[in-house]
Amino acid sequence: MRPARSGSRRTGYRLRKGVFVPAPQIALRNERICVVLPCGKALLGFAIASNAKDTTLSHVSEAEGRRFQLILIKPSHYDDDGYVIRWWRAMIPSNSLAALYGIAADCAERKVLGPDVSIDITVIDETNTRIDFPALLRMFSRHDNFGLVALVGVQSNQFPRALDIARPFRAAGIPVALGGFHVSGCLAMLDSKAVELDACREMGISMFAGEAEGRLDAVLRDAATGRLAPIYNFINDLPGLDGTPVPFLPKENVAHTFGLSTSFDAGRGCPYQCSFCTIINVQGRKSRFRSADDIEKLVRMNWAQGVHKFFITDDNFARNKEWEAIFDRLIELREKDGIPLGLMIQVDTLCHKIPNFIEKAKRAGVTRVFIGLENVNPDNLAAAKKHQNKITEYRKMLLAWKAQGIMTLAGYISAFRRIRPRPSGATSPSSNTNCRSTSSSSSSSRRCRARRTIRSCGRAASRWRPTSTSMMSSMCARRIRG
Ligand code: B12
Ligand code: SF4
Repeated sequence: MRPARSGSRRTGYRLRKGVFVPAPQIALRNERICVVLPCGKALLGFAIASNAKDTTLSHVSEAEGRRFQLILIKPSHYDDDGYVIRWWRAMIPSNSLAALYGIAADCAERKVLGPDVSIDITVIDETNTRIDFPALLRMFSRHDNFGLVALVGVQSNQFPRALDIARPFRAAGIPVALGGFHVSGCLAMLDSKAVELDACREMGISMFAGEAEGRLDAVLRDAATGRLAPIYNFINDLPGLDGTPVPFLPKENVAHTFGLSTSFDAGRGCPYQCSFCTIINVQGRKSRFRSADDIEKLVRMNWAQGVHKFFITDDNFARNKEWEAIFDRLIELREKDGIPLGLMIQVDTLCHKIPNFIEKAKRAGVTRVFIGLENVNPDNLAAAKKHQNKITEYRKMLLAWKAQGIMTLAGYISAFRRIRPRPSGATSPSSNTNCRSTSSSSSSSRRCRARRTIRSCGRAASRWRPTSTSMMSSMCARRIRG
């Protein structure tokens, strides 16, 4: 069942066959609950009556003096007919939003805009909350447009919607900045004009690539003085996470999630080299992690507002170098302090070989685990450079989780090209993808990897290549061909 229409006013873009075309603006009437598994691997939804709330203000300063209005918006995306998809309850809350809120609240506390200037923060996750544009514009107007609209964690499928959200604010002269995987991925793997990034330049939207820890102060100061740069590029300068502000969302935002669960990233970076993966090109292959102290802090902050269920968004928590210290601390919080933790994590298919990993996961409160099986054909796995996936280990690994009573959710890529015997003299899949196996981080080799990834998901590509599930890769392929 699709969301009901409320009109067909044409505004902005939507994505059709990989090309941005004008899209009708919509207001949603029916919303859906969904189960979306991360890493672009699975999606399931069903219809339910509308109950989405309007915008709420999350952090308001009582202080006198100028008040900078910071609006953090996580855009949703358009469906094939150009309607914004919004759910009654999101299944998994946005960690990008939680991360930005944590950093912004820290900026507010440190008064980074000067001792007389307060920062009010409004958090909106459009996947479960309607954006009340007139109310937000009125709020800005009451403050002489002193503030910033931050479009947070914008993924490629959300980019057209993000531009449309920016439009009325830019028309009113309000500064807008946009960050997340679309900008970061394009700048890491392609060139700075890739995939409609010029639309940001034309509309005067400031782009942010890389991670915001330690960098938001400068963006807020520039916005406050009307000097936002067209682009902030920290893609080659990944920050350490230890001691940085922890991801956090106030309960009124978490309440829009099914089962009152929230999320945090205990670390970033993955050592593997799967050919279809955007993540390693943006967040790198080195494990960067939060300390056990930081994790305890965020658990206690959430427990103080009655939230105790978490999705740990690390793409591969088994390769977070601090996993054991973090599990040990969570076990302590659960067993000694009685916090009834419920956790979901993502791991790889060799995690059962790490001594104590699964046992400690159970004691720490893990109830669900997401694993990218991807395929059961070893040739397909080899062609995708997913060498860590050994199908002979799948059964052992799944049974190890089952023995602890932990539910496994598996991602499976269904569109791999069929592997055929190679005619003599033809190039082998592995030699075709050699470039991607390099661990070099130079931009030219990354671009080379990106181009190969793009080719790998194009229809004209060699029949030995896998089809990528990466949203950005497939978008790029279509744009470049088109
Ligand atoms: C958890 C997760 C989800 C969760 C929550 C989403 C979220 N963003 O929190 C859920 C399950 C909802 C989800 C859904 C999807 N996801 Co997802 N998800 C992830 C995952 C594993 C972690 C996200 C995260 O927390 N990252 C850490 C945060 C802190 O990083 P960040 O978002 O980049 O934000 C930092 C910077 O970018 C910057 N920043 C971000 N915004 C802004 C804004 C401003 C103004 C500034 C200054 C800075 C700034 O500061 C932040 C802190 O450093 C990522 C992979 C990854 N490692 O990131 C995939 C990932 C983002 N997802 C991806 C995809 C494809 C999807 C889906 C489309 C899957 C699908 N087929 O349905 C859906 C889209 C849902 C939708 N509504 O449209 C892709 C996106 C690729 C792309 N090119 O955009 C990723 C990269 C995985 C992949 N396969 O490559 N996802
Ligand atoms: S296991 Fe592969 S797909 Fe998953 S984050 Fe690591 S490199 Fe990317």
